[in-house]
Amino acid sequence: MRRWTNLALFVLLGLAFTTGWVAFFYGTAPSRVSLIVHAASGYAIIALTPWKAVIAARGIQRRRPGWWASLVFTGLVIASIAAGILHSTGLLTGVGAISAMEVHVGAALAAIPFVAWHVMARRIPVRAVDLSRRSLLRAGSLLAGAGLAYVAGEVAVRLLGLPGSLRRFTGSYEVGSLQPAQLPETSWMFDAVPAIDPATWRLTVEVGGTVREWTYEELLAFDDRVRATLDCTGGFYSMQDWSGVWLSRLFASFPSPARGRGQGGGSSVHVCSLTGYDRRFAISDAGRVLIATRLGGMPLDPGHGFPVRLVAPNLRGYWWVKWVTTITIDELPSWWQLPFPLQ
Ligand code: HEM
Ligand code: HEM
Ligand SMILES: Nc1nc2c(c(=O)[nH]1)N[C@H]1C(S)=C(S)[C@@H](COP(=O)(O)O)O[C@H]1N2
Ligand SMILES: [Mo]
Repeated sequence: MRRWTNLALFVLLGLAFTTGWVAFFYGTAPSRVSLIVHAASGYAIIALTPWKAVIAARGIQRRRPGWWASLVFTGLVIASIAAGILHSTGLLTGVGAISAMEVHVGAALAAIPFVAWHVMARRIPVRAVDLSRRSLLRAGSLLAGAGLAYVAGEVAVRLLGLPGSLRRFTGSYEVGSLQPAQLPETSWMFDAVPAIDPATWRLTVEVGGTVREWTYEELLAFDDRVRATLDCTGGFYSMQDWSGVWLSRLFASFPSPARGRGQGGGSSVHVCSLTGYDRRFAISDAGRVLIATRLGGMPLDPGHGFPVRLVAPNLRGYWWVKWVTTITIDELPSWWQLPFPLQ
């Protein structure tokens, strides 16, 4: 049972970590599917606590080298799970500028080196017996119990009328929809708001070696509108009215051979911020992505991406590049990028 418990924890930690990121990747239905598996793996980890506590107590008594690192690791796992549950129930979605979801993901990321060390330093043999009938039955009951715990949690949140019942399918909470002044200002990780002079600023659009520069004034002349929901992985969402110009319209001004796929026109759109933050899109998305100059009819605040930022409906917040300066169609496929930004 001891080896089985450790092995199960190993699988569950990996599952929780992976499904968390998969959920962040999708702004549509797969996100919820992934989060159900995610929550269930989290509850399964909790369910193994009584068995793991016995293992840990014995390990601590033995004072093996680095035992204290296992305690730090334990602290991070508890912090992550606690923050996750505080977020999902809505009991505490943040303290000051830090959201429970940021603590949840931050603690999980911080735990990575510890878990890697823990499984190396406390290596357990994996034997054929781990696939025995009894092991599989145990795994089955654990998964069933975890699934029930998820359902019970969702039901309880609703019966008790906790804020968690107001979550969107991504797990995010609504903030200030259609009230532009209430839209939070946030960044993916470390980006800071740059100072930009609109008089000298240019939007550089490059297609197949041909460059077209747009001034802020020129872009302000467009008034394409979209109502879209910004859903930040930090745990909030906000529906707002944006206006500007559809990305595809900026490509329309190029001579036609430069436009089409595979005719020297490239195969994806690379959108770059002045800060270096960037995202790559399929060319077919260009008609659905807005280069926004206004929020709620007013020019953008510096914090929201002044002079122009991307509005990418149905994609999570990290795709909505702020302070855009260059847009390039190049030959690289749209999947040729890290799934998440590193800055
Ligand atoms: C939720 C995840 C986990 C937590 C919080 C955790 C925590 C701990 C703690 C506090 C100890 C005692 C201190 C020490 O010996 O270093 C320990 C020991 C141990 N852990 Fe873990 N652990 C986790 C997952 C795992 C995994 C995934 C494995 C293996 C694949 C594992 C294998 C072991 C082993 C073999 C021991 C030593 C027991 C002994 O010496 O008697 N643990 N763990
Ligand atoms: C091994 C680490 C992790 C564990 C054990 C874990 C566990 C949990 C648990 C227990 C919940 C509460 C679920 C509920 O009550 O509905 C939760 C929520 C959540 N976690 Fe994690 N998590 C981990 C890492 C991550 C990571 C790395 C991400 C994202 C990259 C993530 C994203 C989320 C999201 C978005 C929610 C909110 C779901 C909702 O409110 O419906 N988690 N997690
Ligand atoms: N250049 C740049 N653009 C960015 C980010 C960033 O860190 N740098 N963060 C993204 C994330 S994670 C979100 S949720 C939105 C937040 O937009 P807001 O501050 O207008 O609410 O901007 C996106 N655009
Ligand atoms: Mo975000």
